[in-house]
Amino acid sequence: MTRRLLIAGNWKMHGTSGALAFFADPGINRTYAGIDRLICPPATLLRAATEAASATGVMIGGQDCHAQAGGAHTGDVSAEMLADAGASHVIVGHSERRADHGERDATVKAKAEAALRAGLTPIVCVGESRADREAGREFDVVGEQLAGSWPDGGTGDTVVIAYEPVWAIGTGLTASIGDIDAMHAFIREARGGDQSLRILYGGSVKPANSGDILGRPEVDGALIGGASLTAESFAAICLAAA
Ligand code: G2H
Repeated sequence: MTRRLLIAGNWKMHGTSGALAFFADPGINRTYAGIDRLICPPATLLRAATEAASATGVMIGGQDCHAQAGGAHTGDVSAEMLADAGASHVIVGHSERRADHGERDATVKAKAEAALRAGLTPIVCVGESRADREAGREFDVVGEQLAGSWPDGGTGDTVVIAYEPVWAIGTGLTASIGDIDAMHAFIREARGGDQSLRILYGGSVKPANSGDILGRPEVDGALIGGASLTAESFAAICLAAA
């Protein structure tokens, strides 16, 4: 089965309105064969990004959502609100949310289920810490996260997984091709060999390493932080993947 690559940018807490010039760049205003593109800007830019991206073919996503559709949750944003702002996807369970906000698997699962109810595709993040890997526990940890975070009712067509080893995030370190191959194969096997499931790799993906990573048969795209902040590097990664 041929799965379309998903090249997803996670802008994290970067960008004010000037960042929307990204969508006017020629490298963004073109198509890339076999590739879906997604940008997840800060919530403050969602609506404007949806409008700025409308002619580019780039989809827009949120970086997190609350598990409930509405209520007294100061500072939070629901999946319905993201969808109303034009989002098609939402990242849940990113390691920065797990670390900074104490999110556990049950919370991530509830958020992914909320995303599905709102008609969004959740991108569920999993990944081991450096200590886990050094202790040889990376498969146990990722397997537990996957089992605990997977939304009830989700399928390979409605959920995306992002494997992001924590020690490779924003550090310049990248997992070896062998490590990526092994973990992506493990994740697919854990999901019953589902050939429709897209499994992204994330962690210091940049133009220089993207061709090798995205060329692997078990890698169905990338979740990109720092290198998604400029149109030039994001387009270079899309070009390497096409
Ligand atoms: C991992 C990734 C994006 P970066 O967090 O989700 O960020 O590419 O900067 O390591």
